[in-house]
Amino acid sequence: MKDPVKDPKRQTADFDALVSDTGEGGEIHQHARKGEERLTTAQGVVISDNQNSLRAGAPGPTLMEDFAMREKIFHFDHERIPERVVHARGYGAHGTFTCTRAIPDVTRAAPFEAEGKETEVFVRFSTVAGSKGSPDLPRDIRGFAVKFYTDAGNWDLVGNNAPVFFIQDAIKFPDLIHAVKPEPDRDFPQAQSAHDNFWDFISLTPESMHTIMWAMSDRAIPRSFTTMEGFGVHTFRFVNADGVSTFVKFHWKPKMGLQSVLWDEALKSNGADPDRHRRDLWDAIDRGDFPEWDLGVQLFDQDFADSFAFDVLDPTKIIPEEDCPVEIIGTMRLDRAVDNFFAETEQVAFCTANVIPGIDFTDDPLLQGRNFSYLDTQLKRLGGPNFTKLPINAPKGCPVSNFQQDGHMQTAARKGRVNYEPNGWGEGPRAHPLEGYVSYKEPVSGEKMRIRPESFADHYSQARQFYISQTPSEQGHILSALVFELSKCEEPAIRERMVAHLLNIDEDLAQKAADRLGLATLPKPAPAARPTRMDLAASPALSIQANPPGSFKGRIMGVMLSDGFDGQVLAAIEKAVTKAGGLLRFIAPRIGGVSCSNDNPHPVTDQIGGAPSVLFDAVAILPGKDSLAGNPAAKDFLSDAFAHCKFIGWTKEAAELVGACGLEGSGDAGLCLLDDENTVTQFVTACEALRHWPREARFKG
Ligand code: HDD
Repeated sequence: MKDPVKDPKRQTADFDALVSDTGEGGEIHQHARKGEERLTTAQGVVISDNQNSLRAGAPGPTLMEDFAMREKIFHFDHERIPERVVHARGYGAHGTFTCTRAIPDVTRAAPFEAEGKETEVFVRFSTVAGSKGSPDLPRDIRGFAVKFYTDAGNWDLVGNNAPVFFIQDAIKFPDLIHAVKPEPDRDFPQAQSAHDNFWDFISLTPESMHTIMWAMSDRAIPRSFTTMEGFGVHTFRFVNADGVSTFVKFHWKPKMGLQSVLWDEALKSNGADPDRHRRDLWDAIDRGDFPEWDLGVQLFDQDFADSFAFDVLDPTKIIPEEDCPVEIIGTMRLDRAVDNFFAETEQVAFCTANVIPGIDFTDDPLLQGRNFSYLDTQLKRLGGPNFTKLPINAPKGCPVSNFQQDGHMQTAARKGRVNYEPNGWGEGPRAHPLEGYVSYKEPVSGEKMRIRPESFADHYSQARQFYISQTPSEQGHILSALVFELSKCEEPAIRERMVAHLLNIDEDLAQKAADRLGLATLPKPAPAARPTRMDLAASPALSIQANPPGSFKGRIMGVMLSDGFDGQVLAAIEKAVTKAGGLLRFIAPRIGGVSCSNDNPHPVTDQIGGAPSVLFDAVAILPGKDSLAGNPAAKDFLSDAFAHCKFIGWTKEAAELVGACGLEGSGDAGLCLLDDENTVTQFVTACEALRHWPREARFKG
């Protein structure tokens, strides 16, 4: 781990070497830059003075002929492009996908043709509802979009961290997004679903109930990008070289395991570090701790589809892993941060229609609509049809050759006379019937009409299945999330309509929500096109808590110190956490440093006021002479860590602080007294579990 205090790129504190200012006698006193690099205009002319515009006299009027100033300001004025209409807040990184199990019998898709084959990727994670500058941890579905630069063209798998979506038909997407975004007259709330318009729409859209369960669960407040699953959502087709098709659903499984935060942590974290997720990804790559995901596929044929309880083309349904196993076929590793956020992360253009030979669409009506929307939106955002020439969007693994020409910002014009095909000059590319993309020969017939298939009509059974697959603690979180969100709705009828839907999912959940919302009477269950199936078995794979990571790797221990802390205990913590692959942060009253019992200095990474415990996975409290019991930030640090069910290690010097937080004699097994290497090892081992969930029973409401 790189020591943050010893950053090699640290600046000099030499003021004279850096400052540009007006010197004696009004003359410009600007020091030459080190090295040879010169500041130039966009035309390449070296600029003599970047601090003062061209004037007639001092202080005289500024002259129009100052091309250096005008060009600089002109370019600045045009720096912004429209943010994405959804998924505006996002963060990306480069990496490699490595095939670990070739499946050429199932698909001719290039990344899966040989074991060990590597394909370059670019991934962009995002939230859905918030603007570009919104915080990283709202309650929201996360985008998980992967661009594979394959040697057969670019393939985009534009997924989310939930395997289902709110609506079944793309025609409803603008309404869904309008409803969740800030309300049009007042322009708030930002990056939040907790408002009337969203729940009004949802309560009138029964098909959204399954995804609502995901959105109210801890999946919607992930610890980091690196601890989320990703899903292609739709059923796609794999097609092999003989034209035989197999249905496929895509899954990304994080090697760090699924991990989320609690809602109160998310709220506070958004204030303490609104960039938490992007910082986490950047830091992980920076220290060489490259995040990885396995790519899994659920493969099934038409017979399975016909026998499955739900329509496999309905994007509000999953196929439980227990019914159709997820087979791992490769691993993705992100190992390179972007050089420039705008050029890469902001300008990357994903599109579900970007497929390669071996991958095809199905008749999922949501997918079909997406295939239109993404290309269309890129034109608006990137300003012309040549965005495919931007380095982040251009194929890397194969040549590009066609007669598309001109348009805004054309940078790759074909040479020569010929710009059409066929031509008699014998020049230019031709289509190839065997190597080229051939659509799967799916027989199609039917009457033209606006209709939703009958097979899409069951909106509650899988919502219930998700709910009963959660641990009691997770079920409690879903309830609390519903209560939080619906309590923000001013219109009582919306709350009632939602409880009416919940009655079709789980009566106990509905009753508890009604109680906590203060509904005078329980409404009747919402009219259901299909009765809820009570026979679907729980799917343990859907729970986060039931699948803990089993290691502290990549997680952060926040150690709070004050002068005179127990150096031996700290050394033992450092040893045990490092051995477990975890990270350490040192929090103290002053950023300048802290010293231990024998006066040895120790670096500090965070000042107490700016590092609440919500930023750490587990904490240790090691005060010295100052017990920190009179420090409000230290009290919040400990109280919050306790309320968020974190494992807490403490030395006897922390007794006063523990007492000040009312935790003395709590008998809580997640509060671990540290006095030697043994107790420290036990504490760090305990931290492998996500949290000390039994503590939750203490907290009501
Ligand atoms: Fe979408 C962006 C994922 C339905 C229209 N979508 C976008 C991104 C992700 C998804 C991850 C961000 C890509 C990036 O990082 O640049 N969207 C989904 C998933 C959906 C889904 C998993 C359902 C299964 N989306 C969906 C529908 C429509 C759109 C039904 C339109 C009918 N989505 C868009 C868009 C965006 C977009 C307007 C905004 C910016 C962009 O495409 O590039 O075209």
